[in-house]
Amino acid sequence: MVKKEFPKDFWWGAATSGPQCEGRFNKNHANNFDYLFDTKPELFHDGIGPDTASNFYNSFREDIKMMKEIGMNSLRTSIQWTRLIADFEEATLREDGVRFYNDVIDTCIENGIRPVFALNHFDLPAELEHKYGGWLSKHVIDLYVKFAEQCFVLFSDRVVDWFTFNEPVVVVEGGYMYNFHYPMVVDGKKAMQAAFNLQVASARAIANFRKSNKNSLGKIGIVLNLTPPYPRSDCEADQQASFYANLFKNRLFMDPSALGAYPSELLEILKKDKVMWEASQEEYQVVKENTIDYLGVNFYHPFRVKAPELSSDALACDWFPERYFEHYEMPGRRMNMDRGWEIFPQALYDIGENIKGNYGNLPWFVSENGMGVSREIRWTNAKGVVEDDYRIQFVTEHLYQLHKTIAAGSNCFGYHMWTPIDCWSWLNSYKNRYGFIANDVHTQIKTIKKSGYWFKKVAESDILEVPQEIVDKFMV
Ligand code: BGP
Repeated sequence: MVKKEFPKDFWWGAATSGPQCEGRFNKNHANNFDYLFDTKPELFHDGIGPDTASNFYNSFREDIKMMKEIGMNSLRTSIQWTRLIADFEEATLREDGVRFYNDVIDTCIENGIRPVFALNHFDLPAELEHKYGGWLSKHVIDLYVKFAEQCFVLFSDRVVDWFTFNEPVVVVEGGYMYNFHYPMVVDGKKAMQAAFNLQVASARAIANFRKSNKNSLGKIGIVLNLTPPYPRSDCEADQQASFYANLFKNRLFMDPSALGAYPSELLEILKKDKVMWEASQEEYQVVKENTIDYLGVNFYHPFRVKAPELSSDALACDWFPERYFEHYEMPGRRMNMDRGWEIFPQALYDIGENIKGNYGNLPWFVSENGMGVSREIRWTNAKGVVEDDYRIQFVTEHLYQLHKTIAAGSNCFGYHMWTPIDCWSWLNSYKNRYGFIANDVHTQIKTIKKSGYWFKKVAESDILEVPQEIVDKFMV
């Protein structure tokens, strides 16, 4: 057994989101996923929608106590635009929404848990999609900034940590290219417009934060799902494909968010392929001037890449970035078969090195990482505790790699698991469970899993015990 010590004041915690934990209780607007479920419930795993989720709206006090019990010192969730705001044009407030988020913040603080908030976690009000075209509309950017300002004014006396968006690239991919998020449009040019508008929305919210924030310690960032590309081989075509994959999967949001500018190679491709977004000089200026203070990195899996099989010059074909790279199914990869994602903890080390080397050693934390397992109830022991040793191994391996990059000088200040309590998950609904705490979705009875007790020990001591076989595995 090897012991690895983490820095003092390290954030040990977990992340969820408003739409995935709260339930739709007492909410008079639908977000895009509420609307999708109302109109096409058959798209959701087992036909289960966001109505109850994990009941956080009603049980947040007990839930937060349980989070304290497993050693969490920080929690990220998101403020639902559709819960806080009454009229989107003027960003007038709903009293119950204000009351609810105030109560959540105060309960976190009472329990010694740092409340960390995202302002958007895929959840656009459905009526803004229908009225204005959602993230394709510049007016929706204005409305998002008004909502953000309300959040800063209401809560920044107690909330220090803010994130403008969670995984904006997923909004682009799911909503405008690959059909897994409402509005389920398939149109590469629109996808790129949405990407730019999301970036401007993030930068303008940051600009607003700089004037509305009431907290001298306050900081603001963005949460990006970085999926480092690994080329199939050293051959030039595979290397090139990897470069392009990095442009579209990571640098599309990372460069403007952290450096204030887009990679020139990306802009050239968009122009050449006639999918360039509409943008004004003022918008580029806002992006340039409002970079993030710190970064949240969601990491689940790497992206293996090979050169595309087909020519990028195909005719009469919709535009997708995949004309420049293709996903590569690497033989011998380690998989989480339930979720269908490769397990490659070494990528966390590479992410840390990348941030250190290419982004000025920006402060960052792991804002999501985790292992979704289906039918997890099968691992429940006689005492009713889920024995999720696989999750303990998964987190140990990732923390081991994280420790390595911190030891090499990367400026990482925390680790958040996805997720504290099993929660609802978009089209996958309750298929895969990720929590340190199990949730019986029929009774809403919550029970700490073996990994929750394990996490408590790590969080309270700042010490990770790494079994020798894990150390040996990463030696090769
Ligand atoms: C991230 C999202 C989360 C969560 C997680 C697990 O991309 O930010 O909201 O859903 O993935 O993914 P899934 O539930 O699809 O297995």
